[in-house]
Amino acid sequence: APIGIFDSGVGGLTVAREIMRQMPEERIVYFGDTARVPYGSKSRETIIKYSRQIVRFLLTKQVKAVVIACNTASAYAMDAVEEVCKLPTIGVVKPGARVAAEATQNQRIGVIGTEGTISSGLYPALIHQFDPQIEVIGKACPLFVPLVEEGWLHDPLTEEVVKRYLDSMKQEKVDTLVLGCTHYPLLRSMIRKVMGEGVNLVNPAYETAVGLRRMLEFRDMTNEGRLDEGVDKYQFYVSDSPERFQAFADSILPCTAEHTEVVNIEEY
Ligand code: DGN
Repeated sequence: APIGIFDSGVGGLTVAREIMRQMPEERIVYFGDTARVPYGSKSRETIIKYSRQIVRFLLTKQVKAVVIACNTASAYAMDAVEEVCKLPTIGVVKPGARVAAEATQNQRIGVIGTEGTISSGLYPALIHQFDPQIEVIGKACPLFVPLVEEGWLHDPLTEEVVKRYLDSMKQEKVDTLVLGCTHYPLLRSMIRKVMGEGVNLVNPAYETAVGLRRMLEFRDMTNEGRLDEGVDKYQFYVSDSPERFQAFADSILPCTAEHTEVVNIEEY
């Protein structure tokens, strides 16, 4: 059975990419909610409703586990998703929080993400479960998502924006920074340049793939091997604009997303 992954749109492909790299045997069904993106600025109730619908859709694809690849949806809808599906479920926030808590030496961690993720307070809450003494400094960086989706990963203007948002982080002397939004790993080299070599950059997409592999191994649920004839190993579904999705997917994935299908997600 495949792993179900969902996100508000294209960003969760950074999580899918890590899962493809770390678990090349696994099948994946990916859903990107391109009609209703962005999630970052919506309310908890709305994100919960959307997430439930998506999980119901994924269940029709017989997934064996659910990965909430979106930080905002992980922050708001983790419990709601577990209620709907009863399958092993992993969100991106917890794995990133744990690794950050382990990595910091000076007990000062920065977290960047959407407005929703930062105002949910979930990253600090989880980091404090590991160590209540750690100081967590959050900062919403809402302009990063559109810059990444525009493909301006190495543009001087993007560098200016990164500097503007992260200046306060530098002053806070954090030694660890969580890239708490699906799109931010794609700005990694720019963020690295602005923050300097000494800062640990935590990529929740990578840590989530590590956590997923452990979870599936522990339950003896790793892929049983052969693909059925005529089944795509990686299936992509969106709620709107498949061409735009495909172009983005093809730019970051090791495979093509040419068979991306549109789903009327409101029906679920
Ligand atoms: N996928 C969202 C997140 O990780 O928070 C970012 C995109 C969005 O919905 N704004």
